[in-house]
Amino acid sequence: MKNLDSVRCGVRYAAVPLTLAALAGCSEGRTKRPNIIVMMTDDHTTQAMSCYGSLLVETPNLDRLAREGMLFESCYVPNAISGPSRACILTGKYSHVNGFTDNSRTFDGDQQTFPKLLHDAGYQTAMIGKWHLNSDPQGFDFWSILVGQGEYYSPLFVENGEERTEPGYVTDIITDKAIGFLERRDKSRPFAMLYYHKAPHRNWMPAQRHLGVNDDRVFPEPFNLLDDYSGRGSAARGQAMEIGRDMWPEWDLKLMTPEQLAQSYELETSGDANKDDVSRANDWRSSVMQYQAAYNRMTPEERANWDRAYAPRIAEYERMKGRVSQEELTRWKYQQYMKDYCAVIKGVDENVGRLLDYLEEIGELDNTIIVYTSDQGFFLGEHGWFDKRFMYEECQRTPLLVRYPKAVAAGVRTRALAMNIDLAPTFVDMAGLEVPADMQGRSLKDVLTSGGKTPEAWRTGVYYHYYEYPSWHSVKRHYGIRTNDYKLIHFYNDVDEWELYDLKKDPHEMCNVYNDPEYAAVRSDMHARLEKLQQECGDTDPCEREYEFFRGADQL
Ligand code: SGN
Ligand code: CA
Repeated sequence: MKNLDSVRCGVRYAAVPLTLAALAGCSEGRTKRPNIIVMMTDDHTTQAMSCYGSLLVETPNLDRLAREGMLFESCYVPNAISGPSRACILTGKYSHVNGFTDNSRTFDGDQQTFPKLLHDAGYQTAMIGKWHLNSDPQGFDFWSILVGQGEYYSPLFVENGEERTEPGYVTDIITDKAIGFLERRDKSRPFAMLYYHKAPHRNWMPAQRHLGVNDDRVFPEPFNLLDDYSGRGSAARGQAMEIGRDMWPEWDLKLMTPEQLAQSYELETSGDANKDDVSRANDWRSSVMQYQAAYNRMTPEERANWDRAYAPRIAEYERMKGRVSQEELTRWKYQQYMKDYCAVIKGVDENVGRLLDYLEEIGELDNTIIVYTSDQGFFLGEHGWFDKRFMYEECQRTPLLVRYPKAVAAGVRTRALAMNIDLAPTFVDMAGLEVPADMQGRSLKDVLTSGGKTPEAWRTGVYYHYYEYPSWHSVKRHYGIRTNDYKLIHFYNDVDEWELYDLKKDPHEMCNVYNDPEYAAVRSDMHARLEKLQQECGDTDPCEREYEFFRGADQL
């Protein structure tokens, strides 16, 4: 295989510029193409990464990637939700083209993806962790995926088609499997591995060693934790993702005693209950039952540690209930949310460090393009919210770090507008293959080698389109454009509302200036840019597209 690789390399690079040859590791005396590792987490946002300036949590191993590689300040997703984002990354295409518009879809695995292209070109490919595309992975020599959302403890995997429950904590297990694949691989060929974590997805369950690590911490609150949504429209007001109102005490905040966890519960609604009562009862049942199921996956010893760790929180809640204002309760819930979320991030960071150390040990660290990203950002209390979905900064923006010392200078930050659909063409390009014309993202090679300057003729706006409504968290369908300075959003379906934000003056998107006469020129310019982007990407009838009836939240 080594020979074949060098033949491929030699032929492919005979007539291409030096930079490209260097990128693919084919410079003099070398015949190796770069390995590729995509590290992706689920719902890890830049506000919880110290290299992005977070005050919430230290992430030394992710900071190392930033220090030794490039940090993207402005990477955006086209559709801020799990399955759609994953499909965008695999295909390099927008949701309306790859067909996976919301989490209820089934990914058409027969279509072109970057792992398939790399596999066909001789790479060994692996997919490990959260897949969430409702069809079996294709194009991988080895795959071991969580079922659906996956579990934190004793998670169930499907490995090359066979189910297996693995004891332990999900972030550690995914890393063990990744290292196992690297140990077993054919060392004469390059590899491309998708290393996709469940963490820090809801309900933010920390590893045993991180239980209680944040007990004494008081987390800084975002200034708009108690946002009242004035200055915005019905979409911001109509959502169901407020920490104060919508967070589930049992599932999200772990407010159940061991005795309550051991009981069995019935749905407590009488026949004449109204719609709101039924919906509240359903929420309560989901919260209790999901928590019981997750808790029962732990061993008796793990459960005992868990009980000890959460007992003080439960006692505090009991003391507070009915005695404090709504505002105080929201602020308290925010603190508990951050304690768990940041403890889960510690598990991610440690495991990223473990994988980096292993790569160093086997001498592959510098031969490997290492990307760290998330399927989208997340709200950590901004606007009073958890979850994502909105085209607002906290979740449209996603982390992106790239380490590859052979081509990417260390410690550089770029403001170039990047998108996750750029990853597929970037990998294909950096492996020395032709980027297929139907990929809609752009190779980031020129950005990566630019020393932080945005290349000439780079994109000036990013497109967004979110479809999953009605569904979890009630975020209305919307599409829009973000440029360096402004954001224009159209909420549609059961509303018809436009929002325009001046990101320089209002980076936290608190004040919609769409109807402000001072912005008339900006507004028409943004409309023109939006239409142009829609033409380019083929989303020309965004509100009218045929839309199958949403299958319901159970499958998500
Ligand atoms: C689950 C969560 C939601 C979350 C979706 C989508 N509820 O349904 O809060 O928005 O996943 O998340 S839970 O009760 O099951 O925790 S995504 O990242 O997979 O898109
Ligand atoms: Ca996600």
